[in-house]
Amino acid sequence: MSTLPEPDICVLGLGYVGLPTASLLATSGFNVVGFDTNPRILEALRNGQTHLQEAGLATLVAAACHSGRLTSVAEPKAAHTFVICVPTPVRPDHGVDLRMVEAAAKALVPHLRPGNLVILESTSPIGTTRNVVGRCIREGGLEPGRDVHLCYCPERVLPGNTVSELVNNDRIIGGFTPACAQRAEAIYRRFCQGRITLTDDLTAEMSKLMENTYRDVNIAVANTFACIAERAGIDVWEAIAHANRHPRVTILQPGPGVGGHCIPVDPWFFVEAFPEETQLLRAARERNDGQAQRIIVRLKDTGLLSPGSKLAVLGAAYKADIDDARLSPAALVKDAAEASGFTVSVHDPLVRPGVHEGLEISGDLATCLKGAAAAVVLTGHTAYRQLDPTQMAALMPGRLVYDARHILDQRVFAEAGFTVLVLGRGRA
Ligand code: SAJ
Repeated sequence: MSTLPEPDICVLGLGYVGLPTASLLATSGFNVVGFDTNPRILEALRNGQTHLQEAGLATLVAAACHSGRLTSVAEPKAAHTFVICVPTPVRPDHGVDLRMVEAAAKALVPHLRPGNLVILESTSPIGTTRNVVGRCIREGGLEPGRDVHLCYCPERVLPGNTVSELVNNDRIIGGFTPACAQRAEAIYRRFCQGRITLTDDLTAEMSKLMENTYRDVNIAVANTFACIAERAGIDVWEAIAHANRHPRVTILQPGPGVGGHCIPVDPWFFVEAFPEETQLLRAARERNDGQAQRIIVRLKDTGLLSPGSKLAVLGAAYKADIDDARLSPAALVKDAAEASGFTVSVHDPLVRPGVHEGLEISGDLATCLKGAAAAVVLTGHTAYRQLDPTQMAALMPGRLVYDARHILDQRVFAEAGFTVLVLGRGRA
């Protein structure tokens, strides 16, 4: 195979990972074309704009487009390197849906030539790079590792801090052969300031799944401790602070569940493929998804709610200070509340108002609180830390508030006449 050819990269999928990656590749000197099946994303990019709210992304995309090195295309184009950054969701039965990976691979194959490099970045079950992307390449008449290079290079970025983490995080590159990995390293080296370690594609796929599964299980541990503390009349937040003084203990934060497009999804890839070995992982998933129901039970147990009571759910973003409502715990809380006969109104200060994954989200806090018997704070947004109980009391006939993130000043709310429930705090 030839040495590194002229830089010329086609990125397939311009979402949370693909767009910043394409932009960084362009600003580091490559000529990049970006392809997406969503015409709105392509249109925004043609105008040098982004559809995503991410620190530093608007400036980065504008710089990449104005440099003339990032352009959007309605069809994949011949390039020396193809980078696949498409979603890998789970179906309602928790089985993985790899149709978008397969579609992207099939879309690039007609443009693939000997000597090219194909990189999969999407979080995927073990074997996807060689068995799904590799199969599509073979069906196109080329052999991975011999005619074209093939790699798995998982993204590791934290939504909300994507651009900085793309540049600064360490990176794993898994090659179908060692030469494949070395070829991809030369690309990432251009913008990644973290340490780059090379391995094979299967190990890289497993490492990525392990990272997010590890976090899910550890959050489940924190949520289990919160349940125990509530039953035992203990404040879990204080107990965690004490335990974390141990030099080898870092207990995570309990909360209303685990949202986002990664952590609640990725453990299922292990569970689907290895059902016998993954009882612990499944239990952790169920523990985290069960938080919503536990919140509603605790609210009901106060005796302050009646059938038809309105709950004001504050926070649709899956975590603090981002605008992303994908797989939000708010959806599970809403379902649990409605199953108990309550009505629900959902507010978020950052998520674009409208219907997201069946969840109707409003940006108007007063309308959400008006007539509510209880307010349930699910997201630790900075804006919610300043909630004023006096103003809330003027809108709400009820005086009940549930704090799932431990961010409210309990004393101030109590002085305003509220009964305050804090997730994981068993003491009044
Ligand atoms: N959460 C808790 N308690 C905690 C930490 C998080 O309840 O102590 C909840 C959050 O509220 C949120 C969910 O977990 O609902 C996930 O948030 P997160 O900040 O842990 O992670 P994500 O989904 O935003 O990003 C993760 C990251 N993975 C790890 O930290 C191992 C990121 O580095 C990955 O790149 C990303 O998934 C991904 O794309 O896979």
